Amino acid sequence: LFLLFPIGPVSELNPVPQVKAIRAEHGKKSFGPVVVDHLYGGMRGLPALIWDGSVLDAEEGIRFRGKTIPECQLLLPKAPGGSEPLPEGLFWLLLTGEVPTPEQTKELSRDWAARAAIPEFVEELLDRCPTTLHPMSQFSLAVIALNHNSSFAKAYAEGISKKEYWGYVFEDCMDLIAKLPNIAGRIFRNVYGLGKVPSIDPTKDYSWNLAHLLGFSDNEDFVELMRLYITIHSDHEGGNVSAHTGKLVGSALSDPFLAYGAALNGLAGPLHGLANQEVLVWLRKMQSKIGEDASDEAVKEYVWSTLKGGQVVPGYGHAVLRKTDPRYIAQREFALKHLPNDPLFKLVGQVYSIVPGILLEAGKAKNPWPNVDAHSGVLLTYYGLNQMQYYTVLFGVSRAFGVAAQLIWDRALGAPLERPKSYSSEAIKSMFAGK
Ligand code: FCX
Repeated sequence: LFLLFPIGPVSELNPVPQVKAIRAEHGKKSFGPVVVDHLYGGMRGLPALIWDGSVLDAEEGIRFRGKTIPECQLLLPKAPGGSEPLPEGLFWLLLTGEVPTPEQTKELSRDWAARAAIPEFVEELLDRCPTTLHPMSQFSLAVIALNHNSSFAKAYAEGISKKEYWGYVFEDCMDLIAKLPNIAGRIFRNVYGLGKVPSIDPTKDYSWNLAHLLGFSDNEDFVELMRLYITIHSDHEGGNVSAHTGKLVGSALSDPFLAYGAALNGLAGPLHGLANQEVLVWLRKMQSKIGEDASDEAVKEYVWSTLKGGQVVPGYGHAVLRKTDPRYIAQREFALKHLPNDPLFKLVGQVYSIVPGILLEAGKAKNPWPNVDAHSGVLLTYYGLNQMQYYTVLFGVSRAFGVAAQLIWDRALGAPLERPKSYSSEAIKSMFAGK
């Protein structure tokens, strides 16, 4: 089981005593007051979860096991001739806290390629979906159906001990990540009538294979984009809708396929992952309304009309971040390197120079700056992947890396069933009556 991770994440890092020590020393310490607004306000900022893979700072953005995106770009192994990090390395980092060697990364590519095939009934399930069914719904259906072969569900039914949970969850998580390209590739080809899904090449890395299944592996720059894309979309600490949903459902000891299927349903919401689709739809609408080479004034007017129509500007704002998302910056730098003169990239840049000022003037959004979703679509479009409804599927492939790593740790640490307390408005009224 642990040939691939020879140190064995649990035995070597052995966080159980560490968690015990933290709880013994700090378990009763307060994190600050809970106020009624937390309950009505989507629990924004309420400390409530442990998530070890990554931590999000409002100003600085994400760090994966303490490393920023530029640090990951520098330190993680690359493909031969490539300059973007291999997501295999990022998964290793999220899971073990260590930067892997190139050979370890390669071993992971090989292991995932060997696990990549999906059951025939899942292929048939996808083939029977109407092409009008949103790609994210198809994605979630297929991931949930993988639970048919869950090692954890089977072992649990046979009565394994709690101590053994994590090993089976590890197996399922490895299978989950490995099978996503085949699911994503099949959905893409079915929905857009692009013919048969080619085979995985076991000598290539995960991102190359994903690009290959989509039909873009001839373009090395697109493959590099996939490597960067998966890396930066993998994890964003624990409280975002997809990550938290995965953790929550996993806490009921639902297997990783059920947990991640649920996470995908959250990612499919327009305020979360679907925003990458929404950004492109919004930009295209803008172009059809004000033309392709519009003036700043015309763009401003269009942004105001969005706000006045009671809609959000997709790709802007964030529940935690208060500065430009470093994931946006990483993609902008990729664009400056590979497609500096692309008209749509220029429009994205023009919007970047205009929207924050308007959101500040409108005075509602706590963060006027762009998030990850403001940039991803334009890069995909440039390489010819212009099927906007499909964009969130790629986010879904990526986010599995972070959720899977945490699911393994949750079961290793014996994380309990999540069960926060809810209150009725009547209860709140009577609790504070006269106070
Ligand atoms: N355009 C217009 N209004 C916005 C806005 C935006 N981009 N961002 C926030 N606001 C509004 C909110 O709708 C809210 O209005 P209300 O008081 O009438 O309900 C008010 O500003 C305060 O919201 P705020 O506290 O700043 O933001 P939240 O934490 O509630 O929500 C999201 C954060 C991300 C949901 C919000 O900024 C938004 O809707 N952005 C557009 C959609 C988007 O890009 N989502 C992707 C986010 C992310 F990167 C991801 O998960 O993929």
